[in-house]
Amino acid sequence: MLRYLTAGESHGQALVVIVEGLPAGLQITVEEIQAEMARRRLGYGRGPRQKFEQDELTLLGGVRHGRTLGSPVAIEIKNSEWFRSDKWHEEMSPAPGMTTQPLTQVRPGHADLVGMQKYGFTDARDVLERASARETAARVAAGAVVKKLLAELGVSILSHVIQMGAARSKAVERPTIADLARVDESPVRCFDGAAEAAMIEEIKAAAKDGDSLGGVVEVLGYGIPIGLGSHVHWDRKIDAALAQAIMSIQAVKGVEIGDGFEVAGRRGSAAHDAIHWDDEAREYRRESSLAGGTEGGMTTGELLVVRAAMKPLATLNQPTLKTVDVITKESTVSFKERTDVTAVPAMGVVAETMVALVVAAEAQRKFGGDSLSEFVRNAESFRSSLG
Ligand code: EPS
Repeated sequence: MLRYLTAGESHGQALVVIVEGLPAGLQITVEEIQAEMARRRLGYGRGPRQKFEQDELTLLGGVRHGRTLGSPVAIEIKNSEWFRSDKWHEEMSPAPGMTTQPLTQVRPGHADLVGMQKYGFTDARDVLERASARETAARVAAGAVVKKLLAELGVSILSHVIQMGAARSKAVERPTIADLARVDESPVRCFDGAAEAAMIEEIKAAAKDGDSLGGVVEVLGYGIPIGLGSHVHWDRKIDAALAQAIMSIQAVKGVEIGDGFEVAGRRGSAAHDAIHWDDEAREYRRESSLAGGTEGGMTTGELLVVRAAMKPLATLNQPTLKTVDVITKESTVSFKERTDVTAVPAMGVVAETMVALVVAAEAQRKFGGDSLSEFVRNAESFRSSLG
């Protein structure tokens, strides 16, 4: 079973992730993980912290001489802001004490108020430090490792932004792995050149007003093995696992598999992917990808399509959202915390990670194996038994 846990606060010393259940013999380096994490910091509209904070990594366990050992892989990601200055040392100290600057003007749309109620806190920082999307840096580190595992099966997972605020791409062409460098080079991680300019304009206009923007990303999985997940029980359906994984990303409020909500408005005769037999390839193929590569909670081997809708960030550079101070109960506007205008391009990289973690966990469940060669051999054996 492939599983992982993250720990750490946004302005604490470090984030940590432990990934357990990886086979032995998978090649991985700190540089490869670092490269993937750098992708998450991309994107027009992100705040100053992304520019000065590099993700400093240490592989604490589970890897020897560039290969996994089959033991838990532990990765530490230092928050360089902690080491650059002592700004956060007292505020985030684990030693006994109390803050002198509690945050009490809770931000609507954040975990602040309900988290304080649930855990009995009087300082919103006790909630927001962990609720922050900084935590996704640890997930992406884990994702870098499982993407390498998936590459051994010929699987590649990528994402592109299809909507930023009101600007939506109308393009039907989808990027492949060969286009990923081009997508990453786009300041908004958009594959559609025509929509890119409109997206940047949206961000500029929101930034001018001190406002924030949401959007939609599409994650694509190529080369996904047939039969991951299962129809036999609700918690084994891979589309259900994907939905949970995507919804767990900070600020994501909607998820679609394939044409999701759009398909709901069509007639059945125009809503399904026709099947044919490809005599040359000796395999069944679907003629479209409306179902997004899953049927009955199992992957069909066709293109996996998962979309994630992100709400506009709830922290505004020009706070205008009405709230109350939880001490005085007086009306006020939410406190100002440094923030990004949008994190949609970065969210795409996180969504890739979440899809990769689900697909890898299901592939491990189906093909098993303690060493990489055993895992790949089992997958190939299953593949050659089909048709
Ligand atoms: C975040 C606010 C910003 C982002 C941060 C997430 O941080 P700060 O308030 O320190 O400038 O930069 O994201 C990251 C640090 C990251 O690595 O993604 C928030 O409120 O969630």
